[in-house]
Amino acid sequence: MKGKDSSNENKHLPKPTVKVDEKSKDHQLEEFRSDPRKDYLTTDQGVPVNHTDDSLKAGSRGPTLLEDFHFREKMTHFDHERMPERVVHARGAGAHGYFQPYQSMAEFTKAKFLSDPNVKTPVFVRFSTVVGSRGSADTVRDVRGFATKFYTQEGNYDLVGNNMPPFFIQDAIKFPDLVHSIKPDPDNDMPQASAAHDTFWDFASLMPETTHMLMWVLSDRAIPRSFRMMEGFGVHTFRFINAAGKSRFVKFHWRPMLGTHSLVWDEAQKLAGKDSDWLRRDLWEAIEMGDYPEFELSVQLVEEEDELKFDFDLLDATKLIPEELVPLKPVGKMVLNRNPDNFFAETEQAAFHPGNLVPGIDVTNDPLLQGRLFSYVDTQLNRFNSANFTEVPINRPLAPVHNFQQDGFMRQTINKGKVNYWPNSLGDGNPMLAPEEAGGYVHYQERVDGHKIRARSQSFNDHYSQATLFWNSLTEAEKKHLVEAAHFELGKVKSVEVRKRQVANFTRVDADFARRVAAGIGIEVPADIDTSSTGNYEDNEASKKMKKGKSVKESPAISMERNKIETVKTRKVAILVEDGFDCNELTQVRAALKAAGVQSKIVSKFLGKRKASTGEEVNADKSHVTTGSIMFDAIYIPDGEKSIEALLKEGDALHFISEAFKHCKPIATSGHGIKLLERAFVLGVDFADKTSGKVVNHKGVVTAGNEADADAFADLFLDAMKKHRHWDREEKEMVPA
Ligand code: HDE
Repeated sequence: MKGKDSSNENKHLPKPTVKVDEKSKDHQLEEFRSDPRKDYLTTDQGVPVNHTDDSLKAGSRGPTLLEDFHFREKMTHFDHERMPERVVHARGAGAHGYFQPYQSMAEFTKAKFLSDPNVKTPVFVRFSTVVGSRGSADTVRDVRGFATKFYTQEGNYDLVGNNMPPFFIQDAIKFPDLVHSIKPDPDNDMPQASAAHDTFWDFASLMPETTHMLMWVLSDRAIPRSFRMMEGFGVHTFRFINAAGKSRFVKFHWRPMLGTHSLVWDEAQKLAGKDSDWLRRDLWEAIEMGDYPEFELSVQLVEEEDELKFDFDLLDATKLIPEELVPLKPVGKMVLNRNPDNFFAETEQAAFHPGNLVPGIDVTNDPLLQGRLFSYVDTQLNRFNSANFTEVPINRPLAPVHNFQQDGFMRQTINKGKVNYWPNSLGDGNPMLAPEEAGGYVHYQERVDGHKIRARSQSFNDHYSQATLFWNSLTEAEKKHLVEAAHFELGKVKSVEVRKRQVANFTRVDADFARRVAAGIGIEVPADIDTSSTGNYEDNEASKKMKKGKSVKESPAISMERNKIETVKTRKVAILVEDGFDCNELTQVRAALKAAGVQSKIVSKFLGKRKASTGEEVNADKSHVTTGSIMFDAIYIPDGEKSIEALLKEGDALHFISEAFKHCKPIATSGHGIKLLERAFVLGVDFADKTSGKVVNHKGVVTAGNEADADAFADLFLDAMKKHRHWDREEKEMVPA
């Protein structure tokens, strides 16, 4: 239907009054900040308090008196500190920053924040896991949320995405079922933050449309090394509309400047115990140290007339557009440069909504997106118990807000005057309606025509091609990790029927893949299980056209390993030392690491000073009980006969090394340190050159003889670190760590 949006004859247009710059969100928050260190303690009424350690009692051994207003107020406030956690994405970490376009995108969208390379738009980003509750571990296998709020001159725009480009389901009506199945079981509330249980795989195996997303979730993408090293995707197809009214389809991508990297599964599980805040801490510390996370925003643009030229439907959120068919167009960069002051007030209270749009960006008819447009505000009403959550500082736009919304719990705005309706003459017709030319939001006038029907388009009915595309695009190491993840996930499923059904689905992806999965979970590849789609699919003109649409069999852009960014910036190196280490070598190597932007920490049996063979001292930053190899990207053991002798007798140090070897991390040592590698089961390494003074990099194990040059040694170590992980270490399977 063609319809007209709000129009307005009023020629007296309000001029935007806010100039957005990097600091304005700060300024806006300023009035809400309180710093208890700077003043007297007071009650909520501002009355100074002289004593807060004892309640007011009838006698020092008597009952507490009801009239103790300070006690009552303090306790009541405490009793009400919690708000309901998010029903999904409950655990998250946030950061402030800004976004700046590289060039004007005005040809494609009239969104002002994308039109001027001189404008920095303040942003708030919240990264999250999906399944676990607020206190769950960071490193579980899961999709990660990547939600960005842009405080633009034209109002707030939210890009509420994930770190994977497809989604599990095609229609929002299945979301409650999906989430129920993946959350802990309703009878015993187990398992926490894990898909590895019967109910999830029962649902997934009965819903073949999940198959493509399952491949992503079983891949290393589901265990990111850092929020700073994770891609983000808008998932749905949206619309860009330019000033002339021309619309194009758009997919959004965030790419981390540090490259996309992952943990290994054993490491992720151990981290969940050793530091369950791993990802949140990593983000916080990076920002504190000035290593500001950066992400490049890119778009894939599709002309309206090309909508039906692919072999999948752009409106189907279980599909991605392969970059080989539509390349990414870089738009701008986001820098996260400030930690929140208060987790609850900012990160917890941040309320995102895919329907927060600005002129120049609009939604499509993707049935998953359409359902989200209802769900997000609805869920905030449950969390905040009021529609006034938009007035909380983190959610308030920088653009001025003028309307006749009023009242409700916790209303902050004090509206003036008698007039609270439109049209009005008593208020001089204010606030005026903004015509399109003045930035009034006008929904894209798409023609829509159809019968009311509970059905999906037949063009949504191919659930396997892109799962196969994903499998085909991985390197052998990535495929191996995926198969092992399936062994873990399905290995925890008790129902043989469910395991069989899922493997049957996988046979439609790739026979070899299905066989490899089946072999690890004790079942034969079934031949005769019905894996056809559920759902009511309707054939139509669009599906007919799409059958012959463009496709690719492989998309190298999907593989993390094929697209490594070779940088060592912000990587963490553990340096294992005991008394008697070689100070000269340590100092030189450490300086080279620092110059390359690498952080290093001295790890030893105990905290405190360690003495070099030549008498100098270094401070041990971490002891073995407080850390582990899993908390570092690489390890270095400086030479020094006594230090190495001591390390040879430390089980924790040997475990540290063998575990790092098993997790394919770069390891460097020289001289006597080579003995340590041999003892720590660092196998298959060619130590033939160990006495010749040569520096050798063997699958990421960098060794140097006694006469080796420390700079050359450090360079080779840095080279090994640029590779991130050395998956070609077949010998790691033999290491008992
Ligand atoms: Fe969400 N999702 N979602 N989701 N989602 C929520 O909103 C929902 C989906 C995403 O850091 C909830 O405020 C439905 C896709 C992120 O605060 C809720 C459907 C994508 C976040 C909700 C989806 C997302 C949420 C829970 C199926 C990637 C965290 C709390 C149609 C594009 C935002 C909240 C933050 C949060 C509903 C599917 C991303 C219940 C119904 C697809 C990053 O409204």
